[in-house]
Amino acid sequence: MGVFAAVDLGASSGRVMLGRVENGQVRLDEVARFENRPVRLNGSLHWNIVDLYQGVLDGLRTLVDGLEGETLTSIGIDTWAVDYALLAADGSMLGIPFHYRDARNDGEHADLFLRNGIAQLPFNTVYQLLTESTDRLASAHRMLMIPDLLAYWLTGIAAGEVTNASTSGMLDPTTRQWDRELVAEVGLKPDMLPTLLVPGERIGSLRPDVAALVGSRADVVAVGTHDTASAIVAVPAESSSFAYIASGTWSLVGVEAPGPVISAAARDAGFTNEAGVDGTVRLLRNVMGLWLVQESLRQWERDGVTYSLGDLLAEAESLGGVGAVVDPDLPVFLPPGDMPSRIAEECRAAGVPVPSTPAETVRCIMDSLAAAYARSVRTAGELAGIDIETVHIVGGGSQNELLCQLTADATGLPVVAGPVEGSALGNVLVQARAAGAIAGGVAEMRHVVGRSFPLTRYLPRGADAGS
Ligand code: LFR
Repeated sequence: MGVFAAVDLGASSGRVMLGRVENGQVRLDEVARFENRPVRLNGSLHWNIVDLYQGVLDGLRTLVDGLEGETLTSIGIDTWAVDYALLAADGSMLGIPFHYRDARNDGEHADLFLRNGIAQLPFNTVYQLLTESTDRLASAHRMLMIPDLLAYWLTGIAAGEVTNASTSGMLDPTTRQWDRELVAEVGLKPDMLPTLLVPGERIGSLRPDVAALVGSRADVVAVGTHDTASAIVAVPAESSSFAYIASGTWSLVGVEAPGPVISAAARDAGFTNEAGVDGTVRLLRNVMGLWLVQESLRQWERDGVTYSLGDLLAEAESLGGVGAVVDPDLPVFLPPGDMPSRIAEECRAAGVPVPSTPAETVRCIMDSLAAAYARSVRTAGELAGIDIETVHIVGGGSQNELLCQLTADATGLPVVAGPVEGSALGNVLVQARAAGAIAGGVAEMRHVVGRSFPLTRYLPRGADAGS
């Protein structure tokens, strides 16, 4: 039996969750949830990281207060990837971390895929660093990825962790260590980069002042600090012939590959090889995901109407396919702003019907995502040489029945949806294993998930179903 705190920060909210592992099952309870509202400062988009850290501290305090005498075993942190903070020699933060959707990342980037195995997304850390001024880099003593920064504030220990580090684009995909030559080419001093831990290794105990605030002296343990790495640990797969869709703001679609696939075919199809827990490789594609819906809802709200997503999805389902499908991965959809207009514009340009109501827009997004998922699942299987039998959807999108059914239809494969908590669960499972409450590898952690949560199955309908 163990009691664990999972800090899980996503693009729109942060949570502190209480995890318990007992008798081969895992339980998860949300203790605190706080908004993650990026802030525009001096014309740039930043994370309000200090506010998020305060949310983490308050959430941990609430969690510990609720334990009634039980001892918190450890704390793990996972967040989105690629973003970072620069620290001065005295440990203070230099500036406020930029948001990966900030416009500073627009523009051309050298393709490093054959070197780092990481898809050329405009916001990869390596490209963000190239936009930094030489002055700022010169005054920096250390670079930490976001989860490492939070762990540093909690423990005073500046360490890195391999899963999130891999998204920087600055790791050697074979050794999983910093590619020192590449790092130097970017203008970083190699000693600015922290030593890399692997998930399950201890970072340190809480600083005394933090321990007093939180009411615990628990250890902070490295988990798959990249939320996607943690989410894929929580996929309740029973065999290795599966593809996954980690569906939240982004949809990360791919397979677990035996090793990195660094070929021109993988590059041209937009696949990436991210480092996973226990030496696994996530061969996946970033599909734009529910961001398209989230940002549409925000736009309609700015226009004065607040819609319930549930109602819109129900209406979108009854509409049937409206024949409006866009490529959800177009760079034009990346930044925040008026999403419905951008979608309509792309439909017009593609010569497909232009959605004219919110429900039609939502239907267009669902059909577009399902089609993109199907393309990515098929290509991932081909690239890795895996004969895919099942598609697992974990994360918030696993509750979206229309999307799950359309995905089954588009892939022609059974879809297993759930659990809805991917990242926080994977976070807890890795901590639980480190504490000895689970024995075995990723497969065993997946069995624990499968035993603990009800899952929903969707079977593909006929060729013209859903329309
Ligand atoms: C998902 C995610 C993706 C990463 C994107 C940006 O939350 O971590 O894996 O590509 O956010 O960091």
